[in-house]
Amino acid sequence: MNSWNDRAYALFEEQQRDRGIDVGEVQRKLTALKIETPSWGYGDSGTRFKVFKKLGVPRNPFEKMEDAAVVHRLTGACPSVAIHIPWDHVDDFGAFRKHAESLGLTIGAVNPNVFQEDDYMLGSVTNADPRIRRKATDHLLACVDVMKETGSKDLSLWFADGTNYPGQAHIRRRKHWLQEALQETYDALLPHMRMLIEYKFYEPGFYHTDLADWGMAFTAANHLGPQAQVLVDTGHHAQGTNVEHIVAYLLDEGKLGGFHFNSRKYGDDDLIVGSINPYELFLIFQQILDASADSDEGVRQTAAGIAYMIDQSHAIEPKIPAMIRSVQNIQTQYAKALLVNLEELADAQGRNDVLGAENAIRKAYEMDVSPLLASMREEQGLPVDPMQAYLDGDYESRIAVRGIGGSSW
Ligand code: PSV
Ligand code: MN
Repeated sequence: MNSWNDRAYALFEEQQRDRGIDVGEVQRKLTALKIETPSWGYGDSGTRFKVFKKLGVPRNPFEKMEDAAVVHRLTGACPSVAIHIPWDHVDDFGAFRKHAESLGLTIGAVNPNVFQEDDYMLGSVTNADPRIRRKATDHLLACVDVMKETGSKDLSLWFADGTNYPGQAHIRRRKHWLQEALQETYDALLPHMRMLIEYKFYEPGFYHTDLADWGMAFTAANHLGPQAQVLVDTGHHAQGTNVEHIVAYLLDEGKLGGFHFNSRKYGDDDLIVGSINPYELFLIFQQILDASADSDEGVRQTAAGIAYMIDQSHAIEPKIPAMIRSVQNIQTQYAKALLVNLEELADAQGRNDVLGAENAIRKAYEMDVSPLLASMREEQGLPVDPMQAYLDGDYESRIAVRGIGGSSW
């Protein structure tokens, strides 16, 4: 470490020691944080108005893994990659897994896709047509087979199912069909596998969505059993929703399984993580770290089992550096959340000291954690600034040979 970083770190350590925070412990926890990146975050994507084609975008799932490996090599934090089927369908999943492993990666969550075929226009597992429901459920089951072949442990489910008009479909009947499909899929899981159920309040359905909020996903997961949990996509709530409250509630119920991190200003905008409301991200991590220190072992275990995933879509920004930026932003907010003195917070809460409790949270958020991040990366032999290291390297120019017109999503 250069002397400037050395001095900054020494000062940081002293400051934290005075506050009763063990920086060695904080750094160990920060190093342990692993973030899964999505294969579709390396492909071309856009809005419903236009998918802009970019130079060097991966042409197939194998090349997506190569890009994901670069993000992992520079950050040391992203050893697994979520896949979406059929976007990432390959003839030989065993070979695909080996390819990932040769790059130092594992296959993370498998995401079935039951929203992009014409058959699914009026619903997949909730369609009034039993043939379409069967087809959709068969795809979910096929994805469980993909999990077996790739070594994946999480089946990550999001349904676009919903309606556009009052009376268009029978809401309760669709609820039952959805649960039947989930149950059949749940029954096919091996004991070490989980089903993560994602919700979203609208889009593409503009009147009702079958799994619209955390309560519906939670209810579905509860009916299924312990291997089913809820996945919180930070962009899937109405404006003003207190996401960290949902996180705390699900943690306490043993039902928080994972995240899709991204940022939003208006709808499900899928922007770079931490680019719009970093305080929300910090507060989410604060709830998780609070649960990690809970006296109840079940709550601690739930927190330890969370799958941290990024789900973002790059309409205008270059994919690999955008992913690196998201990872860095997550690490920054996690590091800040680690600086909350939980004893100080509990003490202020116990005394009903409103301002004292708020201060215990906010002051950690306001701290500069760059010396800590630099030290954490140095210790692992990583570049102190992964983003700059990527921009200084030649990967971008090397992948230009792929040309324009790679995979969408
Ligand atoms: C839906 O908006 C979603 O968040 C789901 O996770 C999908 O699988 C993903 O985006 C990719 O489109
Ligand atoms: Mn998502």
